[in-house]
Amino acid sequence: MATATSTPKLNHIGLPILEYRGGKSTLCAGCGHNAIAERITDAMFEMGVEPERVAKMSGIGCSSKSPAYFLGRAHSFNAVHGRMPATASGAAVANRTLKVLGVSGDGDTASIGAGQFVHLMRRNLPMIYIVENNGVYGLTKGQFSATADLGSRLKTGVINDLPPIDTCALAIQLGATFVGRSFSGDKKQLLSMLKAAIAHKGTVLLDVISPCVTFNDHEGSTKSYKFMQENDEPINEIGFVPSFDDIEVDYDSGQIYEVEMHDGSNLRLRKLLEDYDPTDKANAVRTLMEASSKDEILTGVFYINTEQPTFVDLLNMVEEPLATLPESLTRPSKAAFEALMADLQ
Ligand SMILES: Cc1ncc(C[n+]2csc(CCOP(=O)(O)OP(=O)(O)O)c2C)c(N)n1
Ligand code: SF4
Ligand SMILES: [Mg+2]
Repeated sequence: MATATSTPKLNHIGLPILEYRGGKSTLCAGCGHNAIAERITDAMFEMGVEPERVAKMSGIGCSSKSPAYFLGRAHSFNAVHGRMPATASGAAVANRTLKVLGVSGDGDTASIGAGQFVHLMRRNLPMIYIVENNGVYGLTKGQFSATADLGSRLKTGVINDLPPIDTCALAIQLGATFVGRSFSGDKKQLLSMLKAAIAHKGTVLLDVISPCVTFNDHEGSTKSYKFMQENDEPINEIGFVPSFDDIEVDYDSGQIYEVEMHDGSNLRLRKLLEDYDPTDKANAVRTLMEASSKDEILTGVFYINTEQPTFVDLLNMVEEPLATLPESLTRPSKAAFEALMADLQ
């Protein structure tokens, strides 16, 4: 008997979601990083990004392993611990046609990689930087990381007595132009945020609270599923209409902060925190600092700036990937070289 085969749904560049999947995850079942990999798959599919045009960059950690579990057709580079920003910068500068997606952990970013992180944020490099934040070094068996909250407790009973680094506040202050926080368990918010991130032209920093079920999901942890379900306070509701969707939405404009993205997409932020203006940089940092002093975990889009030129624009890089430029354009002529050498004598 013939069986009916259903036709898979295709995105606007004609690909099924299967083309956006990666290898089978080897992370622990229930790890927040798995859910983030799924949302990245969905967002890239829904935005119709060509998988071959993505460069997945990461450092070291369970989080940094996760690019293996989405976009199997993309370019991928697993760097040294904390060194993802340097390799991502090289890829973004050398090839403007790539969508650069960095995946890092709280340890990879805020401890060993802190120096690289701050310099990346101040350059507005065109890339998406995701911190899969579980408050611990998952891969090395659950030591506190620098994003662990003051007073949070390890399973062993050890209390964290140092204040946390807030990567969002740091990124806003340093110059990132799209900064938000989400939770791996909030499918809707994370997906909308990722789609808007894909449409953004400069540096996107997304800090995604991503519980480590093996080492940091117990009572006393502030990065557990339970704690996030009880304490997550979204500051805005994110609506995103991509440029290829010609949808007219009726809304009460008084409640919405509307941002026209560089590619013509529309980001609509419904205010949940009274009068929150995501383009006001100083207010964004102040809001995060005040929330931290009250032990509140704010999520949503904290800051967006679509005007700032990117690092690649400032360098005046050519549109064509450097690797495909002919030698006549990448090397000085013999005469120019000899003139230069003569000048140095
Ligand atoms: C130079 C160097 N130092 C230390 C390590 C050991 N190490 C591996 S992963 C890691 C921390 C990972 O934590 P995080 O980035 O938060 O990732 P997670 O595993 O929690 O997702 C450390 C310290 C290493 N691999 N290389
Ligand atoms: S140890 Fe923690 S961070 Fe690593 S895969 Fe398991 S749950 Fe995820
Ligand atoms: Mg971690």
